[in-house]
Amino acid sequence: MKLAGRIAVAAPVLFVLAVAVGPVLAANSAVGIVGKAFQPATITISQGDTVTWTVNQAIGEPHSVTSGSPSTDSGKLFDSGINLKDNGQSFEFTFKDPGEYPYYCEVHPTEMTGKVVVLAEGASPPPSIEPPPSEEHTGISADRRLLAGTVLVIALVLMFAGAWLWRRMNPA
Ligand SMILES: [Cu+2]
Repeated sequence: MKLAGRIAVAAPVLFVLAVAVGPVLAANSAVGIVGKAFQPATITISQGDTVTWTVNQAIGEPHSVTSGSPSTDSGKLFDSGINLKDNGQSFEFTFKDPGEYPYYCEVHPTEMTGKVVVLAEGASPPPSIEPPPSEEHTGISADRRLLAGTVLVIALVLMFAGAWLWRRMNPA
């Protein structure tokens, strides 16, 4: 009984922790093989993250995900082999070190190229993703001010109503 109770309490806590911490520790990023293209062609991840390439739009021809370029370090870091042909077939690789990693498809080397940018742990992604909010200089959001105003009005109404009732029940 006691143990079951503890598990009942611990399970949701552990679940929340796992959901919150898991993505921080390691993330999985997806690149689609769509026709004769890697989408997105450039992907930015964090050190230790895994990239999964998946055929999303098969064209009846096989592909590979091969690191480097045909002339430089071909397949030195990773190489799926020419195995990615049908929708759903995939290849994954975990990037342990920061850096920029170009890759290509051995079957379509001129059309299919991509790049994985791996940021060092703790580094933040390029600032182009989302501009910082500019309307928060007061520190109090419009929603908060509206809420505070509503609470104030309700408090005043209750105060006056209470005073009026008090007078009716206790005539001088
Ligand atoms: Cu290809």
